[in-house]
Amino acid sequence: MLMDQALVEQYQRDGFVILENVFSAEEVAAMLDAVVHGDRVATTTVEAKDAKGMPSRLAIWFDLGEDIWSAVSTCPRLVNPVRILLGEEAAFFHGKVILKEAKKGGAWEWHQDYGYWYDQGFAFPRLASASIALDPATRENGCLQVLRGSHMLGRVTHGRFGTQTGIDPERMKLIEPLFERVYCEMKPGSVLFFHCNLLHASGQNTSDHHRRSVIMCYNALSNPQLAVGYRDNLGLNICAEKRPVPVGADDAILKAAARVTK
Ligand SMILES: O=C(O)CCC(=O)C(=O)O
Repeated sequence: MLMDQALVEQYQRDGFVILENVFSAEEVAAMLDAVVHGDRVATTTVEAKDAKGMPSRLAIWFDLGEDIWSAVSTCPRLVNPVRILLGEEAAFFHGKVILKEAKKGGAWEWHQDYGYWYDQGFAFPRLASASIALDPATRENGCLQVLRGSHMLGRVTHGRFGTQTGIDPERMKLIEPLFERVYCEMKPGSVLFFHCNLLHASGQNTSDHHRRSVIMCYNALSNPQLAVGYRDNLGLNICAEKRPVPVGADDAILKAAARVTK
């Protein structure tokens, strides 16, 4: 049992929960191999500059596909905790890889994911993300920072400030002292589950070590997307699936990796 009642209560109170050792070293190695050599990341990577001109890079996709990333997003060790946290069936929304490279990975300014997703038509803030650490995530290499309990604010208006879309920095200065800031330092294979209204950000990577992570995002199946046709910078359709995310076999990640290397 990965997600028990005490953890559900923690998630409801704090807006996040971290589970350790969800993925094995072998599975993490397989995912890293797909980050470095796979088509999916190579063909879907986009880049924005942070406030200091450093590149914040991520790869993002909106279809389950049939590769290792499909095996990750349908992995029971992710899907079942998400179903429990959402309180119902989950539908796949999107997957992404955060590519925060040594010495040059840019920062992500304070935002709520629902700050974007509201504008993409989702009626209720009933979405959750699972962020898998592939490298050790530390303060030095720009780990994710969250404000504990900030999902309780509800949705805060987002706009374009500088080079990124986020919360007005003037308002952020007033919000920040209301909450405890938590640096989500994580070992490879650990997973941070977080609520779509949780305020989060991450600093630049000035260290000698990459910080790469995979984030799988899910919508509650009953949460309607009020309109469709939103497109991302690659022209991809921003659309959550309308069916429960299939639950795959527990060994599917390693099997998918073996298929690639054959
Ligand atoms: O993991 C990070 O550094 C930033 C990710 C993030 O803010 C997001 O995916 O919304």
